[in-house]
Amino acid sequence: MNLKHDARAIAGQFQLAGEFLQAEPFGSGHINDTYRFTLATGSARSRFILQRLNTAVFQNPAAVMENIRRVTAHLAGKKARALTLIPARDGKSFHCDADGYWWRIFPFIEKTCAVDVVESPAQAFAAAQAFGNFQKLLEDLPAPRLHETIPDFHHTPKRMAALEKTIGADAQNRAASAKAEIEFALKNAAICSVLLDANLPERVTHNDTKMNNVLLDTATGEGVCVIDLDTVMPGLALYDFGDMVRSMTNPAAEGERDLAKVEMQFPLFEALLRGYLAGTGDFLTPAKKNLLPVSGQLITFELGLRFLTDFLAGDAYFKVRQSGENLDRCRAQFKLFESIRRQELAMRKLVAAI
Ligand code: ADP
Ligand code: GN1
Ligand code: MG
Repeated sequence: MNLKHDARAIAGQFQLAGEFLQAEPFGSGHINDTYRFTLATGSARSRFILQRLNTAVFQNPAAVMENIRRVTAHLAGKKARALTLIPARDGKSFHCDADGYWWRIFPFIEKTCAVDVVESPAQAFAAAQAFGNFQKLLEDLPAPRLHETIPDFHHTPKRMAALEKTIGADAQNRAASAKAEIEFALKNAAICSVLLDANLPERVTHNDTKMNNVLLDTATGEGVCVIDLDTVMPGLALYDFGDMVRSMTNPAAEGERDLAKVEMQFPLFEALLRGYLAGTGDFLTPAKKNLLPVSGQLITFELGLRFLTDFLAGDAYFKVRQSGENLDRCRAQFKLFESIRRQELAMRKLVAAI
């Protein structure tokens, strides 16, 4: 296969033994370039994930890698299943190539799969339990504070300001084709500060808790390992919960064009809520009870804003296969936001009963 990058040469920069057999693009992440490659030692085969960090998105790659090193070491110290960084030949946790790109390698975690679209309540439970447990295990991460790898990542009012600026510039002449979505965004702006206003405690959070960022056991369906650690940093636990509501309660694809299929399914919400609580081993404080139902709305709206902004800016941030994809993704998020909002009362009742 003709790959965009020379995976064999890059893998050669890491402390790995064996004959390089082949590599292929892997997964469906929107940010990094991910490959899976195989090494042979005699008749044994071992597989690895090779990733090029997107340095347009993560502008301080050293900070990202330092966070990942600390977080994976902490998890391993607690005997939790975690990503492992393969050291480069010079002992660092990454290799910086001649073009200035940052690469890292993790062992491929076998007998697991990452699911793009949730398929059952049991899956929502398992994924949410893994993310909840991840938060719990990182509660006592020793100082210093982790780096903010993307400053203001979930600062929704700033996301709204960025959208407004992009609409004003309309550099790609796309605003006219997104008139309804722009109006929708502006009309619902009041939700943006709902978590920031609540004075919640800072925690170590994942910040990208979507379904395909947790590996599930292919045989049992249980959560095995939380992955995609680039955005692990100080944050609010409710953003993580909200992003699970967004990605684990909707049985349609993130960019589904048939909006009739995009709905929050209540049994999936209930399963994820129970899974999250089982994972954190936590009880719900009154503040959390109050805000859990709205957190899903907020993060879904925020991601809708981000997709819309990127569509208007010419698809500079999220990977797309065709030019309208970010607008499709935005429409699906806004539809899901409305569906979650419509079910707020039922969510409140369930949360109160738990
Ligand atoms: P992105 O930031 O682009 O989303 P991810 O780190 O999430 O990149 O990786 C993309 C995909 O690669 C994941 O959704 C998952 O399918 C797969 N993946 C990543 N790391 C591993 C691993 N160590 N073992 C197995 N699969 C992995
Ligand atoms: C990106 O990297 P990936 O594909 O797991 C994005 C998230 C979005 C998500 C939407 C660093 O996640 O914030 O919620 O797409 N990651 C970054 O699918 O922006
Ligand atoms: Mg990912």
